[in-house]
Amino acid sequence: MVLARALREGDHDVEIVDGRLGVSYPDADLVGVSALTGNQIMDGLEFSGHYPDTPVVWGGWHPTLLPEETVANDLVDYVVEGQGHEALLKMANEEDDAEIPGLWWKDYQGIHRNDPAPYTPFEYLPRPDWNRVNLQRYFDLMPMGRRELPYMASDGCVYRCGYCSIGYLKHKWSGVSPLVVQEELRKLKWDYDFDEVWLCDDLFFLNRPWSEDFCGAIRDTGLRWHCSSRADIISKIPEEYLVVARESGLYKVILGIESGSNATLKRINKGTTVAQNFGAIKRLSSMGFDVGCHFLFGTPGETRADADLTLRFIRKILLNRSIKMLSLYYYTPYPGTDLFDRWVEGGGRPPVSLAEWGRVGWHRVEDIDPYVVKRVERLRSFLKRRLPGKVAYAIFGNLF
Ligand code: B12
Ligand code: SF4
Repeated sequence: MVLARALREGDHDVEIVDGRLGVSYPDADLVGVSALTGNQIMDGLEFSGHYPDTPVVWGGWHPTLLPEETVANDLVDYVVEGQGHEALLKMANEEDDAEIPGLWWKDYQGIHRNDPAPYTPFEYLPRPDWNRVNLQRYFDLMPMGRRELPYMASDGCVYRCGYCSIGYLKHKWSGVSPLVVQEELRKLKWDYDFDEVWLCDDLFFLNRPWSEDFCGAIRDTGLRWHCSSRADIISKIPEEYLVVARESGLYKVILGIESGSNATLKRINKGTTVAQNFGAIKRLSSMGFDVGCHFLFGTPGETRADADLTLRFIRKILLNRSIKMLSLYYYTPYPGTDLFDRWVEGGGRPPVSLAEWGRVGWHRVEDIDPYVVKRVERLRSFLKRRLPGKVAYAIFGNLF
């Protein structure tokens, strides 16, 4: 939608095709494909194959991480490395390929790479063109009639967790003016009548003054909302900020706990401790917030004892009534991350082509110790049977 806004401001028509809603193949002069690492690539290749005579440009996280391998694919003509709002507009305006910053392209001489484009902080990016999608169709996909709008008001993160891609492209945080957020949410609420915002920002509460202004702005919309943050931030933040946030409609905070072992937390460069993680959960729950927790099993170097500590951590918090979501993930080696290199050093064999990357599942167990998989799956089925409301098997990834 950000790219659509940039193109439409340049007087181009745009149609968004979202595979989650069904695939169509509209006529086009230029086709763009956005892909994360993993199965979106397969869908993107299938889609690109329907446009043999139209220029096809790929962008987004995976093409940015591995631009050369991506543009080498026969179904891909161009790759934009990094942000696409300017490059795509220049392409639509039929500017010379060699003059478009960030563009990878190919001709009879081989693959060419232009200099990268300067990075535009999120607050200066075009705002999403919400008119290009019918949000009702997304609400229809949500379980139990929920009407929750996924929305981003800030982007980026200054931390460097070893499994996370964010540091590669967005190591700086940037937030949109809270007044813009307020106006957008009011308008969207008027149009679609939803009651909740799922704030998808990488890390809320990082910039305290902005967070406070954001809370003031969202409070006036009357929407309730939930966000993600870190245990170390939550344990240090002065109480009055959390009170302001609660009064603004924040009812749930999701924490990336990842492990119950200090050795693992250190190895994956999480920057938190087990005590901090317990402390943050306790603090949030004592203040009346719901809490969601992500856990990650099978990171390179994790021992069985480490995994056992994580399982023990989960069992300890399980019956806390504030815990409303537990998601248990297995480690996926994403290119461009620090742990990826360690995974390769440890014998991991990365895919070598775009199509192979498309077969990397984000719930992979191939390289995980079978002992760990067995114990995690036992816990998962226990949660599903006994506490079905609490377990999230990363299912929302399929919806939004
Ligand atoms: C919101 C979000 C989600 C939401 C999506 C909600 C929604 N309705 O869209 C949810 C929670 C569902 C989600 C799920 C997942 N996510 Co996610 N998500 C994000 C997040 C926080 C923001 C994405 C976003 O919209 N950014 C705003 C836009 C403007 O930025 P952008 O996408 O980078 O786009 C710019 C450029 O990349 C480029 N560009 C993008 N597309 C294209 C296309 C073309 C043609 C061109 C030219 C350019 C271009 O131009 C844009 C603007 O200039 C990112 C982290 C981040 N901050 O980017 C992670 C992120 C993209 N997610 C990630 C992952 C791993 C996942 C999951 C696999 C997690 C999991 N295990 O379940 C799932 C996969 C879901 C699926 N079905 O495939 C990783 C991807 C890593 C990788 N190598 O691909 C990221 C980077 C998070 C991270 N910390 O590592 N995610
Ligand atoms: S996992 Fe969260 S805190 Fe860590 S680098 Fe990624 S976005 Fe930042």
